[in-house]
Amino acid sequence: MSEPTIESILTENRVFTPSADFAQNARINSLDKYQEIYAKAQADPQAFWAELAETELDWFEKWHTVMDWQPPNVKWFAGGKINITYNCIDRHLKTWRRNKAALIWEGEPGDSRTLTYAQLHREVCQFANALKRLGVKKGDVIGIYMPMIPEAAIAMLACARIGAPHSVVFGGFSAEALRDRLNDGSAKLVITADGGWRKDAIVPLKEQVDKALADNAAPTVENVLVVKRTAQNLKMEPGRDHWWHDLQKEVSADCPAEPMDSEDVLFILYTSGSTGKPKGVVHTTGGYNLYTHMTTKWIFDLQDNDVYWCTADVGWITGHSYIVYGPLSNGATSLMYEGAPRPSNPGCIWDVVEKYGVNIFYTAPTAIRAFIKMGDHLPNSRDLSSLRLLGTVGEPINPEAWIWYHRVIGKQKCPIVDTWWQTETGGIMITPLPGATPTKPGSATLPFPGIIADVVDLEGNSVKDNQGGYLVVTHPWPGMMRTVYGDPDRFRRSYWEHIPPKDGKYVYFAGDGARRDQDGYFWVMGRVDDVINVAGHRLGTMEIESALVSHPAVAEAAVVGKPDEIKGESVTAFVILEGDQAHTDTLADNLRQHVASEIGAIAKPSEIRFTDALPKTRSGKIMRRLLRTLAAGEEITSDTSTLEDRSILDKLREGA
Ligand code: 6R9
Repeated sequence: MSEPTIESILTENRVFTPSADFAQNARINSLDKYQEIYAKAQADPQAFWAELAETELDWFEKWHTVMDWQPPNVKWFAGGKINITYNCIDRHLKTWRRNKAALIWEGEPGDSRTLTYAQLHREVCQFANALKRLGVKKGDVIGIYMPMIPEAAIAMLACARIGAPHSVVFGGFSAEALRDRLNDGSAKLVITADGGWRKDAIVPLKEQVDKALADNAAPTVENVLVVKRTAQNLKMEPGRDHWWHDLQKEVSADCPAEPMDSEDVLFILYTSGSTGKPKGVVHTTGGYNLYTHMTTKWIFDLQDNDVYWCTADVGWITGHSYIVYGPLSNGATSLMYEGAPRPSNPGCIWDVVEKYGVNIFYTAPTAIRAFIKMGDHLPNSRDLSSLRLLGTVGEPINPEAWIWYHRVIGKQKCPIVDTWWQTETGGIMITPLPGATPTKPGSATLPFPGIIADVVDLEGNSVKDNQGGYLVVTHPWPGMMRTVYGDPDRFRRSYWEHIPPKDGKYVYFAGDGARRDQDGYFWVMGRVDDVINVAGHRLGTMEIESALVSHPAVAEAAVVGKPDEIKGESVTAFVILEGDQAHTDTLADNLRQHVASEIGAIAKPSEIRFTDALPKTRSGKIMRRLLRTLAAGEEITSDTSTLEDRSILDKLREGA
């Protein structure tokens, strides 16, 4: 960790109480009710979760042990047999929901599709049978590299139905990043599409898969299943590549859900950490099903007729938990949108809200800041009156953006749920309940029932109210990650050792700084490790640095985040070149392109600063703290006594 002290400068005193209108129909409709449930869960978390597992989910066989906690390893509902797709689909077929829209999909070019629960069932079963026909067995890891089309969700559900853990790789990642993830998980098959639409252009996904697999570079992958979306010409490799629409004609629509052990792996999802390559975060079945189900139900307060829209991509945890599993387990109507605001239609988001009468809208602060910049006339010229609840996720929201969201999108009547959580936590951890919790702009407010969180110092002692510290969770919860795929040691090191256990009591270290105010509200301040958050996407500085030094012109690189009005943070790279090459704009551009092709466009440095030396400690550690200050264009006032050579700072300043 690079930042020993955490300061919070944000003070925000406005309080917004849930309207009587909203609270009237809400499941949890007063702060008292929340506190009552919270206290009950805190007194006996196991009994709390067990009761919900019993009443809210369908199990093929009941568990014998609610929680088995051998720090840092946990099992929830051990001995229980369950299949998350049974809970997400089959059980609704016996009710009036059979013909309710499960997924509403809008493509960027304006095409659209609706799948009822009965139709979704049919497609998932067929897809699962197609996977089986290609030799996929329970336990095989399947890579999914898809655009935002219904088949992305169908593919995930098909994997879960037959017990093949999925490993979804965001479609914006490069062929190299895809290959690394396929290899790390020893994926047996990749599901992709010919392409997807993004800002009026085709993203050629299958082409990237071909690159990732070229020269047998991902040797475990035997087959590629391709969904037709954009219909450009493709090279299909005989024996390896198969069209989904061809296989679909040959397989039956009958595929019973495989009974899975509660602790069988449901999926792996890669995320950036402070060191080394991305971590494969492992989630298992029963606990994740329960946790995403309950958080969706209470936080989004879904009513039977709601149209719910989460704007995330299924390539991120938010898409997994709050486009696919949580909403479907609740029998909701979940909207998927392929597109993004673009010059040909900057108001497309509000078109979709109007077209489908969206009631619940969940997006990221970076998107909100971009909406603000594009102008109020875009939302103001659409009918947004269907909206009744708004949410945000991905990074701290600045109070100005919160207030704009409340005023311009929510017309001052929609509660806002600012939800703090992570890939690792599986589901939302700190959040308002919209009919119960008074909100303060910029605060994620209070922990979800069953979640016991604290703000501590590096010794694990709770800090005083309003003092900065490290955000930790002190009791296991059903949705938590189980391990880092193939690297249990890294799991222990990354999450359970920064704060040493006291009296044998382990705490989960989230990697975020936070403070708690006098009302117990949490204010999350951002990462305390070498992770940067660019437009809500987590990037490790190490990953970008190793991409840069893999370029032949680069000798050394140090990457830091720089505050950015829209994206929250942007990437600044300090680069030392090999030999005495000229510091040209062309080379800087080449390096930016190189990072895009190594990782993906989201990781592209917005600024490259050439330098002859980097500020280092005497033991040779790069002092990123100083580089961050320089990148932000601020004066260095903090301690520089550990710096080996002070003249470097002056040179870096001159070069700015
Ligand atoms: C769900 C997701 C996790 C990191 C997390 C934190 C930041 C997410 C936040 C928030 C402040 C919120 N973060 N939600 N910070 N307020 N409401 O985003 O997962 O991609 O793993 O990122 O995002 O820094 O540690 P993930």
